[in-house]
Amino acid sequence: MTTERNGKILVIGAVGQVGRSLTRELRARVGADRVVAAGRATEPPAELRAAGPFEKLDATDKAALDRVIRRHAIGTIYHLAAVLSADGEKDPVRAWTINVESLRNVLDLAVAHSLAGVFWPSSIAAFGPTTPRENTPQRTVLEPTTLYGVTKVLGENLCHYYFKRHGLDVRSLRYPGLLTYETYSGGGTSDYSVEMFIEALRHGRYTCFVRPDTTMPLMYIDDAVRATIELMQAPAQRISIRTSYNLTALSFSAAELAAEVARRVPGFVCDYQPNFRQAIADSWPRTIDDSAARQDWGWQPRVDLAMLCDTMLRGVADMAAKGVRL
Ligand code: AKB
Repeated sequence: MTTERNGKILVIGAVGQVGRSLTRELRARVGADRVVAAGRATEPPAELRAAGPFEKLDATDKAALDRVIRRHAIGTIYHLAAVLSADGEKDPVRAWTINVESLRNVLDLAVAHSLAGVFWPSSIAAFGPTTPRENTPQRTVLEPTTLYGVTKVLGENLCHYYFKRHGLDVRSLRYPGLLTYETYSGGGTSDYSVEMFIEALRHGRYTCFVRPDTTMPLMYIDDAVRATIELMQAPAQRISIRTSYNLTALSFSAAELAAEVARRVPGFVCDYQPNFRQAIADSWPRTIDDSAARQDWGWQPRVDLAMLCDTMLRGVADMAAKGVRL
């Protein structure tokens, strides 16, 4: 699927963690007027609104989504709106509605309008404690312990079903924990990695909500955005996985990250007070086998741990200087 040639692009969840960077990158590649940013926020960041079309949209409202697809002659949808793992445990009904109903609407309307394609992200949260935690295979046990994870397993199978049943070109990645300094939702389990940078610069100290040995796959946002676009640009015959591709870049522990931060922020101290998110983190893989993504469409991560730390610290400092509260 070449996103450039198939009508306009709709990014649902454009105000969120991935959506913001993805929208900017897609606009840079195909032209700002060809990428419609959509989100539930009444006050989207000025940059999103100023740079191209913006629609206030709740994708659980099928009629509203239908209107946006027609109004902008949408050809491809990137559907990123989701309630993450920690927030999903606090409000499972909301997580179900946003994560499942909106995906179903997107897939149904994509078929009805014969769209060129859909991207939808799964997550390492699709895995659970019965999954091998080291070098987690592409095809393995999927018995998650969070409702978020359950919606990801369901979503993966829904995508697979719409591909098989309707021939819809829907593609997906199992994102690891993602780090960016631009948006901070606070609703996930991998968030300690982002919070550590923010608190290091703000207070020189961070109380981490997982144990120091907690290790999970993590990735800087630029790699995640590039992976998403590369997957969507790959020729259809190269896509052998229609549930969701394993994807990884880095795996490091909370203590390793704290040591990297301390090397850059003199005097930084991290202490540890695990909360309910520890059990979620413990149920996720430590390392991932993403060889299918590498073989099928040439996935290669670029950002290593040192680059990630330097970029995050520079970015968080820039945001603070601009008066943006993360
Ligand atoms: C979360 O922590 O819930 C997310 C994820 C790994 O999907 N960042």
